[in-house]
Amino acid sequence: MSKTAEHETDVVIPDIGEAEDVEVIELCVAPGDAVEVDDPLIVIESDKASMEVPSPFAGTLRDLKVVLGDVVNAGDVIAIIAGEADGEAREAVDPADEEPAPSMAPAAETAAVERAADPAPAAPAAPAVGPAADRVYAGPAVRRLARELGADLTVIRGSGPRGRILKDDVKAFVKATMTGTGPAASLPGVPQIDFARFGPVEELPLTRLEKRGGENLYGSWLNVVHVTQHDEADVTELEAFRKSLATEGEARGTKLTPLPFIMKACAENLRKFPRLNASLNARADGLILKRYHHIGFAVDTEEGLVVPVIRDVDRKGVWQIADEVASLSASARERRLRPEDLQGGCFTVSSLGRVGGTGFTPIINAPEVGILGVGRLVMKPVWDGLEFRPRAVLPLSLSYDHRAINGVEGGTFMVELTRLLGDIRRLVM
Ligand code: CAO
Repeated sequence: MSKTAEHETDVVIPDIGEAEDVEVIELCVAPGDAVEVDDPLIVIESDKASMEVPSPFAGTLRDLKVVLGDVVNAGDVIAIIAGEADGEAREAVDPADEEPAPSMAPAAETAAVERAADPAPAAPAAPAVGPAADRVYAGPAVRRLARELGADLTVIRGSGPRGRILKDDVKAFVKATMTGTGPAASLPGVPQIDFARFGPVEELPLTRLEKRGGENLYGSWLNVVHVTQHDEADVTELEAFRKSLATEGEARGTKLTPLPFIMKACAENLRKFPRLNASLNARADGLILKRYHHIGFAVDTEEGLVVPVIRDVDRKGVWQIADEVASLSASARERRLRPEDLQGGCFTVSSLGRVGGTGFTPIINAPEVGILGVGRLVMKPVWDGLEFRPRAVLPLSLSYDHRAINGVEGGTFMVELTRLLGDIRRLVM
């Protein structure tokens, strides 16, 4: 860096390895701000990693020479700081004993180096678990803090712009670990492979919804003790009844698929099995039983999966449930759902009935403790004790959180549910 008059000093982009033409993605300071040594000034990002450019000395920011979206290279002037004495200034890159030189090496590599340098045992994961070993977005100060505290950045979800990990995220992670509210252990990463070495590839970015959904699924997968119980319901009579309502449905403008019946049966069954209409408390040492029966249902949209919630399903008739399924799924596909449409669910139904399949293992929509997967109903020969008869059989898969529900309870829930669907007159009993 070069010195100007009145102790004003240019701050330049430090050596960033082989990276070139990196983008300015965040401005951390504004002219007039007082800055300390190492305070982040801007954040830059290459196609492989992001990094903060820290202030090399304390002073007052006179001018910021870049704006968001600017492309910079090593040596470019990004700011002017009216600094303290010359001796206060130091290279933008901290000495190795404090911080590894900022480098635009691939994030996974950087993380690996960091882990190798860190003698502390792997820290438990935070409640919000980030994409392991994917891209670590964190500046040097945050990396140093994480190393000091023994926190594994690859499992911390960043709350900063573009998912960048902030100091507060690291502190929240450590706090969750200390208070025992985080999951048990950090996870090994997945190998990072350059698939282009083996043939042509194309990277498809995930939608915001897919990323958010993925995080929720990942959190559930890591935190919940999943067991899936499969069964089949004989829905021959239900199907006959449903089809008998087709003309009435047309007149009402309501399409009656099996789903509203299944949701209604689930709501009735949840009243009988209150432990499945519950959530574990934050310390996982108590069950919060819900005295309402709101049921979510998975809707496949172009942007990804969403789970709108129908309230008080136990108190609604099948026509009304069908109307709400239709209107909420239309809203979901037109991206018109309100936040409250997605909240308050006690249990979820995920139907792949129109797609096919004889069973799958649905992932629980945590903190709920149960989810019902619905397969495609088929006609099958079923032995009635005297002969085989053609029956309409609906495959069902119940995943439940084994911490809250024991196997007998989960199994009994399914037996009762298949009984209800086998004879829907029981729904009014
Ligand atoms: N077996 C056989 N046929 C079925 C069926 C089943 N279990 N469930 C529905 N069908 C039939 C319907 O009767 C309808 O037939 P017609 O067109 O002849 O009337 C057809 O399949 C299409 O139904 P639908 O999908 O429009 O309606 P739905 O009420 O069953 O489901 C909705 C609505 C919004 C849940 C659905 O459209 C959807 O998005 N499903 C995907 C959910 C999903 O992605 N789950 C996986 C999540 S990962 O865990």
